[in-house]
Amino acid sequence: MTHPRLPPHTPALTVIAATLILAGCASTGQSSAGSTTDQSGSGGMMGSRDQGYHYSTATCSAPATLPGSNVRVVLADMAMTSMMSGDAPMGARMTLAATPSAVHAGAVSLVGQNLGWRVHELVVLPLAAGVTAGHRVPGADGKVDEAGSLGEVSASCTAGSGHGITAGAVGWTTLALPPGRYEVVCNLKNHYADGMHQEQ
Ligand SMILES: [Cu+2]
Repeated sequence: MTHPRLPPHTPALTVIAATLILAGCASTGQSSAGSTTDQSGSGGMMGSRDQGYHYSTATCSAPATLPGSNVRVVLADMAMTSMMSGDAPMGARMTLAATPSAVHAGAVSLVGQNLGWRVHELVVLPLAAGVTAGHRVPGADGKVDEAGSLGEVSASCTAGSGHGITAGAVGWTTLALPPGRYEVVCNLKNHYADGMHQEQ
């Protein structure tokens, strides 16, 4: 397959009657959302696909049914080996793709699937009118301010928050989102700057 081009700007996830903007780990855009859905299970052995992304084999899955609108967020990176840490240098290639990009306000279940080799997470932050995803400026610690966070997915193979979604694992949570725009981000060190954010 050809090079999935990084879109010039992050796609928006519009919550009908409410806009949900998800920002997290590097955003490569919707083109990867489709391709990453097909995880041939080749993970593990440096199976480079799609511009260098290689995918971990899934180690668990989310419940078959979750409340409200469901948003699937695929996280990936180009780490050269499986890393138990989420630490990443500036400039590392990462991606975060959420589908669909628009859901109805109310109960929204986010399922974060980490197909990368690094640890990742999802944090839902409010996005003010007129502001685009990716505008936040990380601090000296390589993370953005999580003020106003509506919730996060940062546990492996279970719901809610924890110590991060490990390679191949899935985490999920259900939030009550008012109409509005939100940014889904991965806020591990440098991951936001490396592109893990998307307006949802
Ligand atoms: Cu990340």
